[in-house]
Amino acid sequence: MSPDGPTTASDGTRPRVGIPWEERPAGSSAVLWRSSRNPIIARDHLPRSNSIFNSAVVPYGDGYAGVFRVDDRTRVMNLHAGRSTDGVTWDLDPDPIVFLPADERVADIQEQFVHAYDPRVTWLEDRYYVTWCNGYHGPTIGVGFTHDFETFHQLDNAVLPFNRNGVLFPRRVSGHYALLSRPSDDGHTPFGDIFYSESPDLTHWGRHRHVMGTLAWTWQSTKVGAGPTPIETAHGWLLIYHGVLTSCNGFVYSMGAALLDLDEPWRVLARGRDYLLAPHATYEQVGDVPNVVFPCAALVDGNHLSVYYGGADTVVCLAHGRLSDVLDFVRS
Ligand code: BMA
Repeated sequence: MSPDGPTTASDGTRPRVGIPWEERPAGSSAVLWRSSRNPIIARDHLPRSNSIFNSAVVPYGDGYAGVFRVDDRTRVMNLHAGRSTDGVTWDLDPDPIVFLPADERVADIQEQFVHAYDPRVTWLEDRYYVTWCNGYHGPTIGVGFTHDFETFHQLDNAVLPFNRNGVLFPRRVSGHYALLSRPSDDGHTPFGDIFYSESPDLTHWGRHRHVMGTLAWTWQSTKVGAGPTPIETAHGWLLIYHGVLTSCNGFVYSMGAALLDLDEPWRVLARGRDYLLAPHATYEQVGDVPNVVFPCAALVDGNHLSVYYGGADTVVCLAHGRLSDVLDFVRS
């Protein structure tokens, strides 16, 4: 791993080389289009992996690093670190991340490992924070950090169980660390709204605010949950999220986008009516859980946007779009 740390001094969002990118296919008018190289990580990429999906990528050094959801062949759900020079071809650690407790009280919550899944990675101030769905008497939001994607430290869980899809903002908002999450149950959760919480220290969280809920008779009628780290734009925080509907064959997970107020991010300024990407490709329709598009990370370089998402709870995929088109889509 390069000792250089992040590629930019301040925001960690610009790699030295351009982000993974492909132009919109000829004849397509899609706002977001799939990489021709999808799926970019196969389910059996590691010797013991059953599936690799719902994973988070950031610029790092001369290339990229990430935290990957790997379900192994015992069907234990865990997090693995990975590195890449181009953001498309990945070298993943065969062994899961071992989080060192940031203090002795954190060791209490590590006594029994249950599961770790659906990571997000956020460059915040001086390090990369990882949030994930952590098993502690049910699913809750785990928080950790790393400087080098080799040594990882764990903080206390952010919230009480049951909760999923904890995503940090990439800077303080009005002086506070800020988190989106989705309170849930300990099953497959047939409901779910996005909430905002703030913290002075990344351990104590409060002032919870409702951000947005479901919309009846649409692709997001059952539950919604934050996806990648929110992207700061002149128009507000661009939130890419998953929305779920319940069909006669079960849940269908699609990807959408909304804009949140920069200073009071629990206020929704605009919300795309249509989905940005729904499970239409075979690798999104067929897998361990059919019909899932689940975004967990986004890279931005100028007007280029590349989104990493899980396909059918089985593989890692990539989609591209222009930031300005996505903003127009949300505001139209
Ligand atoms: C959610 C999470 C995700 C998964 C999705 C579809 O509850 O478990 O990891 O992608 O269900 O199965």
